[in-house]
Amino acid sequence: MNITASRGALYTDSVCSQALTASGVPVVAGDAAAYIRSDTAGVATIIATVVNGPTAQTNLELAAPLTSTATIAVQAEPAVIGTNATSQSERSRLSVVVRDGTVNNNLVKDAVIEFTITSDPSGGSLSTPVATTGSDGSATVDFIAGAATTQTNGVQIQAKIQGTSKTAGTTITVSRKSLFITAGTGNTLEVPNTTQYKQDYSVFVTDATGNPVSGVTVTASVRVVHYYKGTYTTYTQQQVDAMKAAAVAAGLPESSVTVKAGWNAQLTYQCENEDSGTMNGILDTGEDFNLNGVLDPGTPLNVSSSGQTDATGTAIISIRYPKDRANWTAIVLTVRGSVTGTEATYSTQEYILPMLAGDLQSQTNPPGYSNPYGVNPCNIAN
Ligand SMILES: [Ca+2]
Ligand SMILES: [Ca+2]
Repeated sequence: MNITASRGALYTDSVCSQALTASGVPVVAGDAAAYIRSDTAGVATIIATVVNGPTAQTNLELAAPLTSTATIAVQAEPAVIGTNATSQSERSRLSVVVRDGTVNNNLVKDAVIEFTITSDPSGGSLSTPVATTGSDGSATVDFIAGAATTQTNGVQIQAKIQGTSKTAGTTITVSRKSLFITAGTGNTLEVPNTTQYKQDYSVFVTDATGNPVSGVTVTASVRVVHYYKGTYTTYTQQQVDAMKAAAVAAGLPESSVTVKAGWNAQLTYQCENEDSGTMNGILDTGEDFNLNGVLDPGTPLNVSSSGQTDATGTAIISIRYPKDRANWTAIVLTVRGSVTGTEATYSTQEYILPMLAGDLQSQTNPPGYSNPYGVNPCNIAN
């Protein structure tokens, strides 16, 4: 009978010294045997054919043996990972490839690889210290970061072919995760005393996957972008209704009437913060637009932070301002969150400091009825 193989060469003896000839394999007592040897690893398809008779086929995996010429390579992916506080989600996959070191550079199956952490200031661990290569010559284990950060390439891993002196090494960096910060406020104002409003913002710090990050130092700053000059006028509900009716009669939508029943701030002039050249809080040459000798409007408010984010990744920012600056002062709040090695910032849109709704509905004059910034154009100080 005839035997063919898609890979390697066939022999009549088990040490593969006598090549199978074209005359085929003799059948002795119903058995026919041949031996295969290949210089390349992989799957060989073996087909046996009886002359003028049936055929049979099988697949045979030929693996490169582990020999003294074997080589090993290892790499870590990703090379930079975050710290693990409570979970084990920050990992790097360590992949080893073993080849036989022959001219064909075959992948070696069933090589046992020992992984060792030779340096790790993060306090991490390996998912398993030993793995065996598969048909692809590859074996993988995970490095799981610890809770501390390392310097660049601070984690060093060694992979060794068991029973040999063949080793390879790779490095990993454990750094802080990227931070994301956002802030939002509700629709309530606190009134800590008769002359002040307090507006609280909740600040949320998360990592790239949305998990809260605790222990982030949160600071905030406020910049006054514009201040407004003008006066308050008051409208009754009947007046507002009449204005809306007039608008509709003129073919305009009701929403074109923006005044509400109660006090309405009439923003007559929008003035730039004079501290606009060098925003340093100091009156520099050319900044005193209204020529009164001081920077206007200054910083008529203060901002404070609860400090570090708590276990829910949250901190509170509070802005306090005099009641009479509400409606006349437009600001941008900027929040910064930082931990060693990384920082994130969040800024609000410019918005006008709000006034408590009740103060606009009051029978008495609202705070700031006498505009602290005045009523005249921006080049005049009052
Ligand atoms: Ca300045
Ligand atoms: Ca001024």
